[in-house]
Amino acid sequence: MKILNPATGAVLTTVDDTSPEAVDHAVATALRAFPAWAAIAPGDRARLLHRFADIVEDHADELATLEIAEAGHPVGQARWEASHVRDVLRYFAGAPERLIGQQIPVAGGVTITFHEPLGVVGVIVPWNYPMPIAAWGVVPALAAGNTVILKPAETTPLTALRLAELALAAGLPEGVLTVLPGLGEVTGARLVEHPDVRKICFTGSGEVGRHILRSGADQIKRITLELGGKSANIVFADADLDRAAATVPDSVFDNAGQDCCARSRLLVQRSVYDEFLARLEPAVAAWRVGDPTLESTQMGPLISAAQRDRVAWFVDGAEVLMRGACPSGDGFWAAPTVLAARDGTEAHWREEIFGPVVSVLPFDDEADAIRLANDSDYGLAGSLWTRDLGRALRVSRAVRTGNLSVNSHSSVRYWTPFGGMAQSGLGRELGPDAPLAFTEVKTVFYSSEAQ
Ligand code: TXE
Repeated sequence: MKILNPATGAVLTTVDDTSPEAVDHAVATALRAFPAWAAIAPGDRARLLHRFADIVEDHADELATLEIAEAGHPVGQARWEASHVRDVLRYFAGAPERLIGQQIPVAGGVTITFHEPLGVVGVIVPWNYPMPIAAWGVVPALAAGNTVILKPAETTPLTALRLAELALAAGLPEGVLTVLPGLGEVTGARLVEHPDVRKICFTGSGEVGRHILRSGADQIKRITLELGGKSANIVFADADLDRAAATVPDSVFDNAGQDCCARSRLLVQRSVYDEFLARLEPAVAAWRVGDPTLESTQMGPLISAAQRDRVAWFVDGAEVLMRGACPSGDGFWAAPTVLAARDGTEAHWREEIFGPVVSVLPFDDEADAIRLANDSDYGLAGSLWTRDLGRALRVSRAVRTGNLSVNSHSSVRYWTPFGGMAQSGLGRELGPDAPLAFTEVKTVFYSSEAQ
C-alpha cells in the first residue's frame, strides 16, 4: 500500500499488506501469548501498561509527526493525540487491579462471579483519528488480559506500527499486541472470520459494520461497533448566542469534519436564526485552514482525493450560506462550508458527509427541536444550548443519542462511556467499565454442603 501525505498528495512510504495466511499466523502467535498474559499478576500487568505509557510519552513528538504526515492533522491536534494515548494507557493501567467480581449469597452456598478475558481480540480502526481510536479498543482489551491484533486503516498504518514497536520496548511480551496493516476486505475480513478471534471491536462505516455483524453471526462473535453520526447542535433563543456561535466551527470543522461526533446538523430557534447566523459568519471566516505543520493551523486537508470528491458531491447544488478559505493546488483540501437546509430531507442534512460542512435549519419550539434532532438514522453525539435548566433536563433526556453536551460542544472523554444509539453503533467504549466489555462473566456456585 502507498501511504500518501494528504497535505501534498506525495507518497510518504509504502507498507506491505498482510495476507490471510499471515493473519492466521499472527492469530496463532496471539493465542499462544494469551494464557501467560491472562495469568500475569494484575499489578505486573498494570506496571507494564504504565511503562508503555512512559515510552509513548518519550516518543510523543515522533508519533505526532507521523500523525501529521499520514493523516494531515494540525500539529496541535497531533500532539494532543499522542498525549491522549498516554493518558488512556495510564487510566486503564489501573483496571487489572479492579476487575472485581461479586460474591452473591444464595441458598446452600455462595456464588462468585469472575471477569475472565476473552482471548484474542481484533480491533479494526479507521483513519480519522488513527491513534486515539486504536487506543480506545486496544488498551482496555489488554488491561482485561486479552491479547490484541490491531488492523489500522489502509491510509494510516504508520502510528499503529510504531505503537506496536513501543509496546515491545515497554516489555509487553511478543504476541500480546500485534499490528497488521492491510486491506479491509482481505486482512480485516480474515480477522473477523477467524474462529480464534473472540471479539471484534470495530470503528468505521455503517456498511462495513453491518457486514462484520453478519460475518460474525455464525460464530456468535462478540462485536462492538462505532459507526459515526449526524449529530444535532440545538441552539435555543435563550442561550448564550455568542458562545454557541463561537464553538460551531470547532464542533464541526475540527479534523476537517472527519469526526463521528461532528455537530453537522445545526438547529437554531427561528426567533434568533438571523441573529445567530450573523454571529456565526465571522467565526467561519476566521477558521484557519492550511499547512498542518504550522502551529497556527486549525484545520488540515481531508484524508484522500476520494473523501474530497465525496464532500464536493454533497455541497454541489446545495444553498451555500457561508464558505471559508482553503488552499488550492496539491493536497486534498475542502473549504469550511455552511449550508441551508429547507425541510430536513436534503442528503446533506441526513447523511454523514465526513467533511467540513454543517447544515442549518430553523425550529419553532422545544417539541420541534426534539422531533428534528431525532429524525435521523444516527444517534451518536450532540449539543444543546440554553440557560433554562428545566429545558436542559427535558431535552437532554428526549434526544436519542449516546452522548450529549449541554452548553458545550465536547464529546469524548476517556473517563466516561462513549458510543451510539440507533445506527451509530452497538456497545460502549471507554469509561470505567470498558475493560469489562473485553471479558466474560463466569458464575461459580460453591456448595456449603458437608462432603
Ligand atoms: O470506512 P470503512 P471508510 C464513515 C464516514 C466515511 C465513511 C467511509 O462517513 O466517509 O465511513 O470511510 C476496515 N472487514 N466513517 O471507507 O471502509 C478498513 O480497512 C473488516 C465513520 O474509510 O468502514 C478500515 O480499517 N474490516 C467512522 C476500517 O474497516 C474492513 C470512521 C474502516 O473502514 C472491511 C470512518 C471488511 N470487509 C469512517 N472493510 C467513525 N465512526 O468515526 C473495511 N474494513
